[in-house]
Amino acid sequence: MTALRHDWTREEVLALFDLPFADLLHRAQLVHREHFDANAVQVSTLLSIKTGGCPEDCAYCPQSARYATGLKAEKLMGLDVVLDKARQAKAAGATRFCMGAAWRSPKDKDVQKVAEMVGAVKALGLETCATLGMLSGDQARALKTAGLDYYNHNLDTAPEFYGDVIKTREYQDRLDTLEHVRDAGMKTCCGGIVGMGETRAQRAGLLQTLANLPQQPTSVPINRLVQVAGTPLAGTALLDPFEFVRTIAVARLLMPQSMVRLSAGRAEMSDELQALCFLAGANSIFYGEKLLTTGNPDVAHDQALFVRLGVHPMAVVEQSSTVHADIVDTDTAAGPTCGNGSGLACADSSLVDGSIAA
Ligand code: SAM
Ligand code: DTB
Ligand code: SF4
Repeated sequence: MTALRHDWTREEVLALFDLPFADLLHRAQLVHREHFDANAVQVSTLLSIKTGGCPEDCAYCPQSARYATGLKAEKLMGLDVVLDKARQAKAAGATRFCMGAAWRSPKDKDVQKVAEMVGAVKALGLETCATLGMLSGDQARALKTAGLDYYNHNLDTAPEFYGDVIKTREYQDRLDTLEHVRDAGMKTCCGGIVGMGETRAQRAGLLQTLANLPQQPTSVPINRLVQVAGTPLAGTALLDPFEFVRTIAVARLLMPQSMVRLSAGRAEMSDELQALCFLAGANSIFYGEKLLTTGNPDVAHDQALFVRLGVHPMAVVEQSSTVHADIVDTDTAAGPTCGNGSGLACADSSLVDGSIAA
């Protein structure tokens, strides 16, 4: 097993980025296959439980109240609506349900309401994830007690580029929230966005910072900027698709045991580009026709892509006490991992009822 390192230097990370494309992908493949079934992809569904009107100034975000993006701000969704959406996500084959809120940080009364949602979603048999902004230690513990499995809080970019993108909070604030989440015993989902005009060295800096965290995040979402008219980053030069694939491959090499999620931006990617990302070591996606406020590929399209690639949805494996609890047991990974009990590859059986079976 490739050992986890927390002492990556920028030069070492850049040297990986600089490898010939085929060599980089080959190395990423070897590491990926050491730890995972390379044909299993985990599927999460997102729901925006509190949309828009956010006081923060994140230059990429359509939900900031500071930018004229045409998005209507909404109140926190009711429990019944959230549960309906979670049931639909489960029926379509998602194994994890992630609730996102456009807050700088939640009020304690908001945390109580979200805690209720978490308990109810978990009772449906889904893994739970939330992304609510900055959390105090007490808030993180309250969510953990309610049954929250994952907390998503992204570093977004390299420390030295961060101030160009967000001015209303510091990089250290993000690191502090991640510490509260870890200390509360939850798994971290933490990644960033590329295609914001950063340099390769800054992409390397994001991945270096993620890998060198005291515990590598269990899930690492790699978002490609979704350019939304009205946000300051709309009109940014598009990132070379091969550079995006390189970013995924380097994430896989630096964080061999983490789930690397091909996140925002898939709707604008070709099937071939997504396939290259899976080859580079991505093994998780957001599934469902909407991310938080922007589009995602149609469910039918994703199902067809899974079949065309011979990819099957990854089962929720038994939770263990390790940080990287969602690692597939490599002894059983070669067989069906979706737990449908049919003995068939999950991608075949899953489409019988028109869903990706989990
Ligand atoms: N408000 C909370 C926060 O910022 O932590 C939670 C929600 S926020 C929308 C979650 C993440 O979505 C951000 O950290 C960012 O990485 C990602 N995101 C937001 N807008 C995006 C965009 N236009 N393109 C790609 N990723 C985006
Ligand atoms: C993450 O890293 N990406 C997701 C999730 N975590 C919450 C959000 C992507 C948002 C894309 C823009 C939108 O739909 O509003
Ligand atoms: Fe608010 Fe989160 Fe969007 Fe930043 S990324 S503006 S904190 S919703």
